[in-house]
Amino acid sequence: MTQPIYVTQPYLPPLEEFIPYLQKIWDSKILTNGGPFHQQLEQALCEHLGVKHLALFTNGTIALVTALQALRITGEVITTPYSFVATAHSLLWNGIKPVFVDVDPNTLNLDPTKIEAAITPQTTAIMPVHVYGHPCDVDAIQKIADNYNLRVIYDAAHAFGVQDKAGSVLNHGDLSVLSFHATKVFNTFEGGAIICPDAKTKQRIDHLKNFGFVNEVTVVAPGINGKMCEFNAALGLLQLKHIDQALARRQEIDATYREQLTGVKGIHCLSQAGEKVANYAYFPILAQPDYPLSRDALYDKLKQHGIHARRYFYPLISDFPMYRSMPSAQRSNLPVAADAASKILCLPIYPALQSQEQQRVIDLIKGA
Ligand code: T4K
Repeated sequence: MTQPIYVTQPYLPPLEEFIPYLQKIWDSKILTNGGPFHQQLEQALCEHLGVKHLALFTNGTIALVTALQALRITGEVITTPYSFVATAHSLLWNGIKPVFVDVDPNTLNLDPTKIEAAITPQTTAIMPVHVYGHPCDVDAIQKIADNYNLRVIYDAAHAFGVQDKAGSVLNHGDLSVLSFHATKVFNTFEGGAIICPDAKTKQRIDHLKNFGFVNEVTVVAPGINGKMCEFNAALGLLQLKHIDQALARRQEIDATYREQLTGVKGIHCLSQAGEKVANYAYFPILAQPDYPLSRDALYDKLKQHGIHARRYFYPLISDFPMYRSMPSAQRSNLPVAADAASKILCLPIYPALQSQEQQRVIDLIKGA
């Protein structure tokens, strides 16, 4: 029987390469609270990504929640409905009201031309997402933020290693947040990070992720436990050794999809726009009305053949019960996002995907 093909599969280095790391943890008995692997990984990621300061976290969601706390964001935050629920949930967890703004039809990122109309006296920040790792229109967003004195926190969960013309995409805005979840390009099983430009902010973030402790007896804020433990940090160090190889294979898969699906009637491959260096995290296609099947029929057909493509991001965040009564969540406010959510399908892309498996996916799409 053929194995199921999932939308992604975590990259795992050879197990024997992890044993020496485990041995060190067993020998030192330092398991967490900013141990040696934690410090090494923060340093290594700053170098690898080309960023100044990076604070590791248990996962991307706690990092988002903490990023908002670090900048003392309150009131209303403008964000996108076209993302994973964690984006807006991080606002609700801070008692902040998300205000949804529609997305750009080409990139499916927050549309900067629609932001200004959503700003109110309560607006304090913008939280855009680099969806699928494609950079947002960072210059336009920053201009609006500067004009209205707003902070910008990028949900960069998908954007590990992505560079635009200015270098790492993670250097834009006030803070950026990465996810190192198992399904991501770079994974530590669970994990995440906040990227920040200055040492003072990094220090505040470090306090916040450790209950607010600054020393044994002083607590300066109602912080949380967001610390990455030594096991995950060690995994990260090992993954970094293999990341170039993993990305090269992703690039090949991306190129094959583009070559074979471009020109298939009714299938639109989302273009990589704005990246100088891409990470090939996802391969999103839109099933247009002139494709013989609806998106859901194509999704079902692939599933019947053991191919588990995913509808990231359907439903829209704004359609979930905790958001849908908000005025900004109304469909009439979000026509582009609603249209994309009804057509999107993310195809399998991960380093271990075999060429014949990918061909099976392509043939099924072509033969519809
Ligand atoms: N912001 C954005 C924009 C995000 O996309 C995310 C997370 C976050 C914030 C929050 O970051 P974290 O707190 O998660 O660090 C997945 C992930 O759980 C989630 O991390 C991710 N975004 C989201 C887009 O996708 P699911 O529910 O679709 O995952 P799941 O379990 O269905 O996995 C997808 C496929 O991956 C499976 O069909 C098989 C494969 N898989 C998955 C896991 C977990 C494996 O082969 N092994 C595994 O261990 O949410």
